[in-house]
Amino acid sequence: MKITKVSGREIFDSRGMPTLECELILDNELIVSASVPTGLSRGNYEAYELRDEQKNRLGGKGVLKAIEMLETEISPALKGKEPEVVEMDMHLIELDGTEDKSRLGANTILATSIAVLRAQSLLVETELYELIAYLSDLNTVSIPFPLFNILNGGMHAENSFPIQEIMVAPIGEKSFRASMETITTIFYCLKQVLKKHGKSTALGDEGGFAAQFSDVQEALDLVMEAIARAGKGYEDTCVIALDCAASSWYDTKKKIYQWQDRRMTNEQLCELYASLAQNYPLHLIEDPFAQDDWDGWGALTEKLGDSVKIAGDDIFATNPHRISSAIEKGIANAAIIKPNQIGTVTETLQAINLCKEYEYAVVVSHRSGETNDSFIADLAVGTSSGYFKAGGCTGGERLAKYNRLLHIEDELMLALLD
Ligand code: 2PG
Ligand code: MG
Repeated sequence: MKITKVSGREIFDSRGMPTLECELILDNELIVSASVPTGLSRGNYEAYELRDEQKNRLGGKGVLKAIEMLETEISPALKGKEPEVVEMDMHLIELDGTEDKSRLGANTILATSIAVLRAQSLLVETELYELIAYLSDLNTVSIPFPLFNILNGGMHAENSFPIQEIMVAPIGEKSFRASMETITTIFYCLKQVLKKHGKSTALGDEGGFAAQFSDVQEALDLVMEAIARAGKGYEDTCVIALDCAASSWYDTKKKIYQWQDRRMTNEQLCELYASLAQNYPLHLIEDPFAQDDWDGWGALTEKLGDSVKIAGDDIFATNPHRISSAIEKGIANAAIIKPNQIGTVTETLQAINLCKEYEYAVVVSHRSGETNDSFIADLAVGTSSGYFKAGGCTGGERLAKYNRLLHIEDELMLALLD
């Protein structure tokens, strides 16, 4: 089974922004496709996303240049070859020739890389997650704990609440199916609680409620009220995770965090997180400090690292080199993994392997501008990653990932019974 052609299509993501779909045409006439997401709170160290930058069309966000790269450079390079993701990723990195994939575009390269992986799984007649496990040198796979984003703020909502995501993780549940039942119950209880307190139940970009709160404690109190209101003992099975996305409210020149009307140093912020950890079942904090504030990261890791997962998103950008530096310095104890921050499946697997080797927890993540591609669900299972976040429990693009996990879980259960 060989690749005869690679082509691209401009499609639209969950925000109605253009993004790229790649199609591989195989010599048995099968067509395999993959599409890539886009982040809004993008870190400075992410690989380059190639956009048209023509202001008179789609606000400069079009991806016609990326399609041209697919068809004029990538297609001739892969034509006539059997799909083999590691070899092809290396080839594409070389063909691009830049540090940040800015010539061909990380979006162009990643869409190709995922499509090649899918074609390879057809060639070897395995499920996508099984092939990922094989490439990761794993004999078994597991279903990750989901972090469901039920309150949206920051750049993902039309409110001025700085915390980008308040997530609930039903880590005491025995299966992913039970977790889905738990979270949907809590979600609708939260809707009633928000209404009771006169808050908006409009939805944010990732399918959670985008209400306005005076401070993070108020938001967390209402989430705890919703968990209790469900009346099923979820207090014992659910914990809380936050994505503070602190780079988006950090003044780099003054080295000050602007938290609503409060201005805080990294030391004061560290104290605030410590008090949240004392008062709520706080399991994980993502991006508690800005991407270049390594002192803040170090202090919090020392203070809370034994009991709370401190997860790096913007600071690591899924880049094995950046994760390595953090490991050396004892910064954080968990990493957010987003394939489009680095741009190939192979480098994503390298980042995950590195985390596992040094016992950093792995959180496989979606982006806020998503498509219906469910690749990250297979990625999380195939690498046996500990956690998975794909937004709230509304929005087809979020449910595409969660429903894929349900499907995989059923398949794994059946295999156990065999
Ligand atoms: C994040 C992500 C996904 P974005 O910060 O973790 O939730 O947001 O894709 O906008 O960077
Ligand atoms: Mg984040």
